[in-house]
Amino acid sequence: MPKLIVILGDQLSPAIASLREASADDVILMAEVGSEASYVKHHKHKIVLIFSAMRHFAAVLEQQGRKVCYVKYGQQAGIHSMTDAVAYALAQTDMSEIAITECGEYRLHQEILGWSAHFQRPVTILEDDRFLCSKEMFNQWASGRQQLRMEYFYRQMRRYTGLLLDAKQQPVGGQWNFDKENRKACPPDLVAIPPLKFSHDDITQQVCQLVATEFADNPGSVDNFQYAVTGKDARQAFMHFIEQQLVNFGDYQDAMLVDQPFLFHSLCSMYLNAGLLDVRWMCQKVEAAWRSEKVSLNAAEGFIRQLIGWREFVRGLYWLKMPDYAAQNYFSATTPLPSYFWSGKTKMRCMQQAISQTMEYGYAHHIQRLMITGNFALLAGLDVQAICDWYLAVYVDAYEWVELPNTMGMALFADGGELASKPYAASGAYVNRMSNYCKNCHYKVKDVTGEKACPFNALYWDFLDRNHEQLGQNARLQLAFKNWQRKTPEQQAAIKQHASVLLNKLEQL
Ligand code: FAD
Ligand code: DLZ
Repeated sequence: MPKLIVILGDQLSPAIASLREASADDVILMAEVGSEASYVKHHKHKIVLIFSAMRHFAAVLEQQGRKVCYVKYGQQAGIHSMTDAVAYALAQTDMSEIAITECGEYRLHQEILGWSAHFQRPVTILEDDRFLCSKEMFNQWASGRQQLRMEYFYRQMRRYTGLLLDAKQQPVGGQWNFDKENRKACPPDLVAIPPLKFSHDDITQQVCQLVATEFADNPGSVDNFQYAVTGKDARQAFMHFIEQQLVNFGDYQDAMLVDQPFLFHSLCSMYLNAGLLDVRWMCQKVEAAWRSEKVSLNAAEGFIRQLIGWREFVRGLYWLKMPDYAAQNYFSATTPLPSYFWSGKTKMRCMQQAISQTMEYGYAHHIQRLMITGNFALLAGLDVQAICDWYLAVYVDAYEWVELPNTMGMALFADGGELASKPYAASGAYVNRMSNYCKNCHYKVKDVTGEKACPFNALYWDFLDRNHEQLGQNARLQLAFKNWQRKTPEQQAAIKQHASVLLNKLEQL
């Protein structure tokens, strides 16, 4: 009897384990369902990308002669969840068992675990070997360690993959990490070459119409959707990055410039997380660019570290710590999100820039997410759940396995230091050093108090002071606390007073 093979919207990889297992008479189920499309208010570009990529992927499977059961959004009454879709497929064809590759979110994983009892059939959950580090391998690495730090995990991953190693299995260039060379501010007149844009074919046009109608209230507009929706186009987009942008990626990885949303970033997370790109292939292309002297080592190493270090590390941590990880709130932060998180309408130029491009493209690069919106949320004590939901909603690349550790752990330190050794809290001086945002800002970045003082400044000191109990022993914050203690009691009182005014009028900033 044939099997039912379920392929999810972020499993669009021809070599995924569940397809490797499939035989010719097995039925492949793909379904656009309300529960996945609306568990947060996803940016319209994310839904367009997933639905259009799913439809393109299904078309290729059909061309290959595979039996595909494809459920379009709203086409079949009564199908709201993946469980409903499986029930529908089984009602069409009787199948003896179900197979699926392990999914990316704890929420859906729980639903899938219920299938065997619900459908009275064996359900095989296959390892997602698109990731380089299995859950088991990560757990083994983590076991017995007092602290889980990305840097040590990364070195193990370099040894494991053999990437950027010399003949003696040592790191090329004599060190594992060139991050210190990757913190240059961009000259303000530097113009980045834009990423490749892709026009809408018939499938994407139909999906855009659907999303504009069915998800009208979600962030973004379908009109400027420009991303790849097939593996072939995603690879083309990535090769464009290698040839045009990677050379500057290392140097300007942390830089931000007004009205340059993409700078030298790859935009590849949205493709990779959906399965349109393969991480091994990407790393090989990056290493080859360095070996053929097209890019410097700090660029190649910096990029590979993000992929085999950070990306694999946060995924391992997520599955190791869930479900408790999602419920943490180390600083008891509960302030509601100001409305400019959805509109970008704020006088803070850095926030306006990061949020506006997020609404427009469903994209912001790492430092914008971490040091602008994330930093502001941390300093202002914004509600942890609401911020996590915001990040999960507004970015095209957002899936909980990668979004949650980055938000909860890295940006908000809401896990109390399970992921990061200190909070990424910073005043306006950091933003001014790494961007040209402060130049034409309504607020003055050098001022700490006063009507026009940059809000990040007083909020930064207030954050340290009000969380002294939780952070006072942190070795990496001793200098910051010393600087705070060097201020006179009058200066401290004025800063605290100004921070309190700011916190009471967050909506007006
Ligand atoms: P590039 O700058 O070109 O980097 C290359 C690749 O490295 C990325 O595509 C990504 O796959 C990987 N990478 C880099 N940093 C990280 C990281 N910290 N964690 C995991 N992978 C990383 N990334 C997501 O893929 N999905 C998310 O939902 C997400 N949410 C985030 C939320 C917050 C608060 C923060 C601080 C970071 C988040 N990140 C997330 C990580 C990172 O910001 C994005 O991966 C990156 O900005 C994507 O843009 P890019 O493809 O141009 O990346
Ligand atoms: C993100 C997403 C969306 C918007 N819609 C669907 C869908 O309709 N059907 C589907 O199979 N997958 C979708 N996805 C991706 C899933 O949410 C994703 O597979 C889980 O979150 C696990 O990572």
